[in-house]
Amino acid sequence: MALKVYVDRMSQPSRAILLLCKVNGIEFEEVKIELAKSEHRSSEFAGIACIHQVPAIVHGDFKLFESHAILIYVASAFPGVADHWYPADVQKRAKIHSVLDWHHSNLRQHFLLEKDVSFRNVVDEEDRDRILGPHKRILKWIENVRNATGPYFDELHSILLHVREKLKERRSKLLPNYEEENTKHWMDFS
Ligand SMILES: N[C@@H](CCC(=O)N[C@@H](CS)C(=O)NCC(=O)O)C(=O)O
Repeated sequence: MALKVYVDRMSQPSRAILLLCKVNGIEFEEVKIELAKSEHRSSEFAGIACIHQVPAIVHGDFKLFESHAILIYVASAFPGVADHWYPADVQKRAKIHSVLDWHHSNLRQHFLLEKDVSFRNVVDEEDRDRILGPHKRILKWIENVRNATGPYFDELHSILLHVREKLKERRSKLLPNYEEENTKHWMDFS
């Protein structure tokens, strides 16, 4: 039964689904829903995810949205997924649910506009240092995920490197002397 994954790689929960599938060698079709083009607002996509948000999946007749529900479904429905991703042991499993709930209600919530931690981590060095710098455990957690997911983490985040260049370009157009000014400030305080 073919698995279709509806995602925008700019979206953190979308990348989480792609990462789980890729790391576990699950065959799937990636269907791109470009948020920037409002493709998630189409009536066609509403038939898959009535909340008009990515990610979503279709597996045969079964449709599902909400990334954590999708992660659990994928880890349970595909036999090749190693136990540590979603352990059979109920207590280990409960710990996973606890972290998933914490992720939604704390990490994504409290970073507000900066809610996509992995986005900030990759896109803007200054933002990363300002926002994530004091949170050593979060930085360590990102690094652990990166190490545990082999080359796929970097592959899926490469889209953000492109955004980083675009943002730099836009910033230097808005503030032509930005780099110079920045250096001046640095020198003033040194
Ligand atoms: N709780 C949802 C959040 C999904 C979500 O926030 N998706 C965003 C992209 S990261 C989206 O599709 N936003 C479009 C919109 O809300 O209009 C999940 O974990 O799947």
